Amino acid sequence: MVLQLYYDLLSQPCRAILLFVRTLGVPYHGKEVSLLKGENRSEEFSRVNPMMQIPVIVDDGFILTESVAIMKYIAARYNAPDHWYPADLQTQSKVDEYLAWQHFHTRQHAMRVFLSESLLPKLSGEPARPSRLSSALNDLEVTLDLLDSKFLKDKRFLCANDISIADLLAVCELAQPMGGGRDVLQGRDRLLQWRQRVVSFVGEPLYQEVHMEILGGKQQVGPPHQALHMKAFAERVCDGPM
Ligand SMILES: N[C@@H](CCC(=O)N[C@@H](CS)C(=O)NCC(=O)O)C(=O)O
Repeated sequence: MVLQLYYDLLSQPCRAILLFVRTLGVPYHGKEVSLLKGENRSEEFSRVNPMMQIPVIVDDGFILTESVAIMKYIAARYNAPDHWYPADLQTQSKVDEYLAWQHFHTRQHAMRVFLSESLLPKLSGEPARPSRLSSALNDLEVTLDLLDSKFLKDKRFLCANDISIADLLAVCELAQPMGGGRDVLQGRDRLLQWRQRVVSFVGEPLYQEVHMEILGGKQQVGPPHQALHMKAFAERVCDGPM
């Protein structure tokens, strides 16, 4: 049976995994789980992942959650070219360094910008709270400074001169604020050029296809009872540690 991927295009790590499997040409069967419709809270899905989160893959009965673990599994399972998750200890450790850091930096702060500026106002029917947004933007600026000066530096990609799974995860996280029309890389030439290199590598049409929902800012919010958990998730992310 082909690899099954539970995903929603609204989810950054799901998009990174989709970019990865599509770039590698891995056959897969996508199973959409709409976060805004609360489908991740269904009994059926909770049997796949009791944490009720996406992404999840199922490979012939083997269930795996957590995007970083999934990316590494796919790289090994499908013999991805070495640069995606390099065998060389020090290069691999630089990828791991970014993967460990990104959860509470790139992911956390870019997501807070998107949620506080765009999704939470849609879900709550209340205007964006300026204090939430400015705190998220300030934290994201520090993260982007580090992304540029500590990770990218003068290399072509974040962890080496070749693309790795770290670049896919980072690009997808940084696309999230585009859901509110904000390109957080504007004015940061080195990071803009890096993003373009990543997009060119996977191919512009694939990047656009996977990001069509977020780039269009077209998150359709359904009836309040469906999005209740998503609203709670967004508030948790914006107001405190996850
Ligand atoms: N650490 C997990 C995070 C997964 C996660 O936060 N998924 C979000 C979508 S990006 C989700 O399913 N949220 C719904 C919820 O928590 O109710 C990973 O990297 O895969």
